[in-house]
Order: sequence, then C-alpha cells, then structure tokens
Amino acid sequence: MLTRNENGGSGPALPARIKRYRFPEPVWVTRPTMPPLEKYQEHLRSIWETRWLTNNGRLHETFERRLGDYLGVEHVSLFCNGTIALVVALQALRIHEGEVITTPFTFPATAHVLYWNRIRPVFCDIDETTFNLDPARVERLITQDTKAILPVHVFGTPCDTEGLEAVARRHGLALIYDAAHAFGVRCRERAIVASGDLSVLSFHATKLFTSIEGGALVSHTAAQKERIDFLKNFGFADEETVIGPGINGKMNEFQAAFGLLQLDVIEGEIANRRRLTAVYRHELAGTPGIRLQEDLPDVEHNYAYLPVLVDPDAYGMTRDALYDALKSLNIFARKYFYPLCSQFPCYMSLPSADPKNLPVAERVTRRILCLPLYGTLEEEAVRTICAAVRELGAAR
Ligand code: T4K
Repeated sequence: MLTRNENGGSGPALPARIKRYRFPEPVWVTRPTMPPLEKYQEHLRSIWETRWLTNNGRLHETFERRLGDYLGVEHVSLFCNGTIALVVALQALRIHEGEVITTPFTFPATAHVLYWNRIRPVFCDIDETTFNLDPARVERLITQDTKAILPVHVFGTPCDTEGLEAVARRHGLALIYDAAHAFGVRCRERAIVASGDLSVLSFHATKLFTSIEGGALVSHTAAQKERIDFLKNFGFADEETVIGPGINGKMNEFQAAFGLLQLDVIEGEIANRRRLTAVYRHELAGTPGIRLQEDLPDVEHNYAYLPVLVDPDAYGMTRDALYDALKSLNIFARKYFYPLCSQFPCYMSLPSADPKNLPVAERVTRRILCLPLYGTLEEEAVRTICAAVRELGAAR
C-alpha cells in the first residue's frame, strides 16, 4: 500500500526496524572524483598568465595526447560534451538521412542526436544479460534505408562487438559506438573504444571520468581525426577555408585542466569502485528477486554503475516501491534508464517503438535500479544500503 512517507513523498510506510538505516545526509547515486584543488589552481594560474581560454590551447593539446596514451588509441578528439561528439560522429561519416538502428535502453542523448541529424531512429531489443543491442535482432531490422548501427555499451558493459561488426560488414553499414559509460574498459586487452568506425565518450560530472562537462571522439585514421577536428570548429580548416557545415564542439582549457588531473586519479577511482562492487555483490548475494550483473570473461570492467534488476514477485516489492523506500532513507538510487527512449512522445509513434517489439527492454526498464557507487563512498555505507535492500524485500 502506498502512503505518504516521512519526507512527504509517496512511498511505502516503512517498518521501524528499517528506518534505522536512514542516512543523516543524502547518499547520491554518484559523486565526481575531485582532483587536488591546489593542482587545479596551478592550472588556473597558467590559464590566467597565458590568457588562452579555449580553441586548441596548450592544456587541450596535452590532455588530448595523454588521454590517447591512457586509452591506448592513436586518434582522439576532445569535445565540449558527449552529445555534440555524437552529432559530429554522424556528420563525420556523412550520415544525415535514412535510418539508424539503436537501443531504446539508454540516455535520451543517443536517440536525440539521430533526430538532430534528420535520421529516423529504429529501436531494437536488447540482450537480457548485458542490456546491450543483440546483433541477431539488429540484423532483422535492416532495410534499404539503414545507414548505420549506433549501439551503447550501457553501464560500461561491452557490446558483442564481434557480432555487431559482422552484421555491419555484411550489410555495408557504419558502426558508431556510444561509449559514454565505457571509459577505460578493455576487452581481450584491447580498448573497447577502438571498436567500430567511431566511438564516443562522455566526461560529464556524473561519469566515472570527468572533465566537468566534456567528451571525446575516437577515430581510426589521421584523416578521420582531421575531419572531426574541422567539424567541431565550425568546419574551419584554416582562417579562410570552411570544409563543411561544422558546429562548435570545442573543449575549453578549464575542462582540459580538470580532465588532465583526472588521469592521475582514475586508476584509484576504478580500484575503489571495484572493491565496493565486490561488497555489493557479496552483501546482496542470494537476496530473492535482486539480480546484479557479473563480470564478463576477458573484460577489464570500469565499475561505472551498480545496476540491479528487481523482480517484483520474487523480491516482494516493485522497483518503484524500492526506489521510494530508499529515498525515504536518504538513499538516492536512480532509474537509469526509465522510461525507454522509445516511450518518449517524440518517438513513441515510430513502428519500432511498439512495446511488442521490445519485450526485453520493456521488462528491464521496469525493473532496473542503479544503486549509489563512487570511489569515496564508505564500505560501511554500502553495507547499510544492502541491509536496507535485503530487509525491505523480506518485510513485504
Ligand atoms: N550517451 C549516454 C549513454 C549517456 O549516458 C550520456 C550522458 C550521453 C550519451 C551524453 O553525454 P553528455 O552530453 O552528458 O556528455 C546524467 C548526466 O547529465 C548525463 O551526462 C549522463 N549521460 C546521465 C547518465 O546522467 P542526470 O540527469 O541523471 O544527472 P543529475 O544532475 O541528476 O546527477 C545525478 C547525481 O549525480 C546527482 O543526484 C548528484 C550527483 N552529481 C551530479 C552533478 C551534475 C554530483 O555529485 N555533482 C554534479 O556536479 O544525467
């Protein structure tokens, strides 16, 4: 039964023994990794001295090079955010009409960039375990209007890149990965962002690796990178030559400075998240109706998110009721990604958006919940969150 909870929100009335798990301060789903303030101040001083604020400054140049080294890829272009990098990725491959097959189980940006490039999104169902596009289902949706496939490595779990590559090759389609969640992920010792024709990263404040706002586009050749770099700067090749209708997608020096410093702390952040993920897995193991993702063989995961699936029958409570109950305990889990992009008013009338075509995505979106995960989260806090999850289910 839904009642008003003690914060005034709607949610289940909580038994007294569960209220003891209430945190005095909000526990957010994520917190950014902050580099040492003094080091950022040093960069600020150099920006003040040089008065070089944006447009391929020294920090931008250094960050771009060091980022490529860290990721193990040769051609990287920095961007102001991941969304504009996706827009430019499509433009770089001259995809501005027809259809692109993508997942509905993602952040709105993935579908919206297609719309902004006048492309019709075709939503394809996902795999039950990875929550990523299923290559066999993708292949069944290909028509003569299909130009590309835009998969997402959702929550940092790698797509079936070999399967998708084979489909793309068989049908002569471009393959652009939305790798917004997949910073640092490696598959059989190879960077996941080296897959496909292009891969896009996001460095938003909520991401594992952040440059406040920011993103990057990984390409395969110097010529591709050059075209991308022109397109992100209004199409300028030089002061008097504009190669095409570009946009302003440049990363500024303040973002680049933040990103550079993140490179020094990212390994520690991933290690902390790996440790906390192990605690979650241990504490929630065997909880009826709660399923966590496992590590995949041959994959170096980045532990960017902690998604759990809530089976309401086995758990005794719906995902929404659990979300509300946790909120009243000051635990701010998030329903990433609910609703599906295919359910947004702007896309729901597309034939591919019919829920009948997307049974797995429809089930996952109603059951998914991302629990708090970030490097500075205390292990004790994770144990408390897990105890609350266990007891909430048992209490029903
Ligand atoms: N493709 C995919 C698959 C994506 O997930 C995203 C972005 C993109 C493309 C586009 O990339 P960008 O253009 O954004 O670079 C957040 C982010 O805004 C978004 O970048 C991200 N995906 C998405 C998954 O999450 P919200 O609306 O959930 O963020 P918000 O503001 O509610 O923040 C969540 C929590 O994070 C807060 O409760 C507290 C914490 N937080 C947040 C901010 C902004 C902080 O502690 N500090 C902060 O500065 O969308």
